[in-house]
Amino acid sequence: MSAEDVYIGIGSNLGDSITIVHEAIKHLGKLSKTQMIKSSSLYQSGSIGDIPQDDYINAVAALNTELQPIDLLLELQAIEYAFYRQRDTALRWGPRTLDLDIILFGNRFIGDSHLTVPHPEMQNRLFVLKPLLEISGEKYIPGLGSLEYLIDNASPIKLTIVDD
Ligand code: A4P
Ligand code: MG
Repeated sequence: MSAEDVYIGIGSNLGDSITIVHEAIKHLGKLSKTQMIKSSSLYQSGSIGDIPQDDYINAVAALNTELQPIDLLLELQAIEYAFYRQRDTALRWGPRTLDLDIILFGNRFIGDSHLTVPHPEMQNRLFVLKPLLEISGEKYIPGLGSLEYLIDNASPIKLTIVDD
């Protein structure tokens, strides 16, 4: 099985989020059958969604992996748990120590009970689109259009690069 380029969205808004995102990037670089290609700057933005909560720190990492999508998802969840993420099903979009989402997996469309790729919210989230542009350059997103188009059409939010 040949390796594919994948993009992982990283988010944190509980605890020392800047350190957590840096540490998460290190963990991603150590995944089996996987190499880190590049990671973006860290970006800070206000939380989207209805639950009032602290600002998020977000980043995107590009990996090249021979893992199958479901195996990658399980590895990502193991990293999330390593950061003591508390899952609260009553609080969708609530605060979290670490959230790792598969944004893109090669040019694949995946839609099963465990995984939807491209990530179904990516086009609405500048905190995903901007770091993705930073590390991938202009790019066509399967089924959605060019990154430039998506960035122009996403709801504006205040997004600042974290100096670290
Ligand atoms: N799942 C399906 N598709 C995927 C995918 N592409 N990547 C499933 C990862 N997981 C995927 O995940 C629930 C289930 O989604 C998983 O078991 C997996 O099988 P979860 O991480 O427990 O759920 P969640 O993250 O609480 O829900 P959701 O809807 O994914 O929340 P989001 O989208 O992560 O949103 N504001 C700012 N500024 N920055 C943020 O990062 N994040 C959120 C959370 C809200 N507001 C934010 C931010
Ligand atoms: Mg998630």
